[in-house]
Amino acid sequence: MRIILLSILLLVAFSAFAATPLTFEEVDTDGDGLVSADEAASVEGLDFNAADGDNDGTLSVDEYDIAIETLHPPATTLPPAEPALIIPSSPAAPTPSVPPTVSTPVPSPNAPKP
Ligand SMILES: [Ca+2]
Ligand SMILES: [Ca+2]
Repeated sequence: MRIILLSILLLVAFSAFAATPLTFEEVDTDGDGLVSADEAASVEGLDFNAADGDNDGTLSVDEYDIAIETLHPPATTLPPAEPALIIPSSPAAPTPSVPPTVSTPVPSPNAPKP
């Protein structure tokens, strides 16, 4: 049973290694609900002392989540969508709001100038 659990943990940890940061459960290897300095050492780039906000020598779920968010800002994987939406369409494209049959009064070139 323990071996199966370990294999699953390893598999999850391995597949998650490339793209996403380790979850609290993955780092808390002894399952005591806290991440010790030793457990935190498995998280690349994690500054344990900076993450341990209340200086009790362990990381709570909240402290861990804050530290991971600092390490891996959630927006980095998504490309910004806004700029693509405000790119103006080409001037030659017809505007759907204006029907093509509308005749706007155009001043005749022969009209007398003031
Ligand atoms: Ca632990
Ligand atoms: Ca703490």
